Amino acid sequence: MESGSPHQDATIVVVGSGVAGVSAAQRLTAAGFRHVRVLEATARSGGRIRTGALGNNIVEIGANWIHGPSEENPVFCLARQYGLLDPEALTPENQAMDVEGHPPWVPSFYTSSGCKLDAELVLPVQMTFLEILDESSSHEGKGEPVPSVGKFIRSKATDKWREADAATRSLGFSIINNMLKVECCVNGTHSMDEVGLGAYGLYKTFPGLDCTFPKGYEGLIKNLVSELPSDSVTYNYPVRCIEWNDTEAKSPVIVECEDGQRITADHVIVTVSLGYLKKKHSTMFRPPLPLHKQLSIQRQGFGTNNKIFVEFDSAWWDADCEVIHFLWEDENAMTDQVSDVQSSWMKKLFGFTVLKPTERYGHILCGWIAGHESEYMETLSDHEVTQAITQLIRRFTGNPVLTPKRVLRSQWFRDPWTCGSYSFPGIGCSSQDLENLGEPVPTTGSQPLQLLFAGEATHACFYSTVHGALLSGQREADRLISHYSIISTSPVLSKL
Ligand code: 6YU
Repeated sequence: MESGSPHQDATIVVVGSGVAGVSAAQRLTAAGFRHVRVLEATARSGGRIRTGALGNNIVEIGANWIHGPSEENPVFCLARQYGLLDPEALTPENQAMDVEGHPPWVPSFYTSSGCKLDAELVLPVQMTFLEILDESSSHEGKGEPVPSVGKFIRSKATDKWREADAATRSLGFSIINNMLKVECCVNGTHSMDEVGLGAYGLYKTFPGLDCTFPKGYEGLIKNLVSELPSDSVTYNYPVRCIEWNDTEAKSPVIVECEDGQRITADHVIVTVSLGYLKKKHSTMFRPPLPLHKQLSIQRQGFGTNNKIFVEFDSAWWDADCEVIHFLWEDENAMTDQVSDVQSSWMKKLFGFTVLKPTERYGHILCGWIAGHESEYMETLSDHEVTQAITQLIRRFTGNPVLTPKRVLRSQWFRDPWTCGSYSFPGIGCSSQDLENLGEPVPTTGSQPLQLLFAGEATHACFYSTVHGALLSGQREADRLISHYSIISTSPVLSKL
């Protein structure tokens, strides 16, 4: 874009300094916009990218992996450019591995009666589950036989085990239930019964075996923020309300902050989470958002997935083990929900991933728990969570003296600026809902593009990921860049 064109004077406010907000601001600044201001409610940039510490080790409280680290993935390309990855992640072999969202980790299986199961017994059932899951992705635009992925999986799995003897069926159920709980974590949902079958296939993956940031995911954010002019981001500055116009009258958008300050802008890019929008959209926008957008905010799902890090003095798991599954033997029905959340919330935890390499992390496991059970876990004290997780591990390993050295859990549902973990396609959702979520307001009239929307939940096929959020921020920056390119090349509009 030429210098001296109208875009240089346009005032743009970005609400939220997560990866979507920062990438939008970075793109606009690089294109020559001089008045870009990011308003962030908390004291830090990164949002759901948050690196913490357990003893001397770094641990990821939020996003963990680059999903599909290969050339097409912009997070991988940036991380490589900033020198943030291990050499192994950069190899062509790593980039070429196509795992379609399910990395082939070395598993171990423990049961609620304290036995370690032979993996050979479990793997065929897991394969069947993954085949059904794969089938669940093929209903987009074709009409759904049942509304949810959970119902679809249960009906297919019930057919498969109809003829089986009681013991085989019981083992099959406990494995399927465990896999359903894994998928609740993957999808960030309370139950797979809440994930819409019709839109499930919208999610797309890149090739590449998922990798982590050896010095923490926040390195990505720090590098991006360093490309912004200093003082671009105002911290501890929550936005309360945004006033826009749905009439032809020309007036600026007004961003009202919690401290009562009213900031005027030509455009506002809203990057708050879908969880926050669900809770606050009715008071956050004056006038309210168009009805079709409100309905899509309601329809699209947003749930909770939390981590519980547990550190030990030494490993009780196999040296090559990468994921530990806990199978409950008393589950007679096929379900991913716990009947009495208060007394049995920990039954929802599917198991643990092992932090690797051991030379870097020592002996740390990361437990995964989704749904209302996870939200209940957030209300408990650190001591109560430690007690519960210790009892659980003792029971499944059959070792009554195992004692964790340290425990640390995330609390994403309680976080008032996030209200959960990430989005998933809700029941009845379609690609139209995702389009509606990312649609600017208004689209026509004398003052278009007053409100723009970015954030992971607005991406058509990479929702729930860091790369989806990053691309959505760039998409909205590009929308403004091309808006002003059109103005500056149009002889009539350039005089405005
Ligand atoms: C990924 C992964 N990962 C684990 C866990 C979580 C997430 N994700 P932000 O919320 O970051 O920013 C908004 C900002 O706005 C924020 O700073 C607020 O403070 C601020 N704000 C809010 N209100 C405000 C106000 N009023 N005023 C001012 N500011 C305000 N993604 O790629 N790899 O391993 C994981 C994981 C526990 C919680 C993840 C992962 C999701 C990403 O973290 C997330 O998408 C982005 O960081 C969001 O960035 P943003 O900018 O949009 O919002 C088949 C199929 C299935 C489909 N799913 C499969 C994919 C699996 C996803 N996997 C996730 C897994 C993990 C483990």
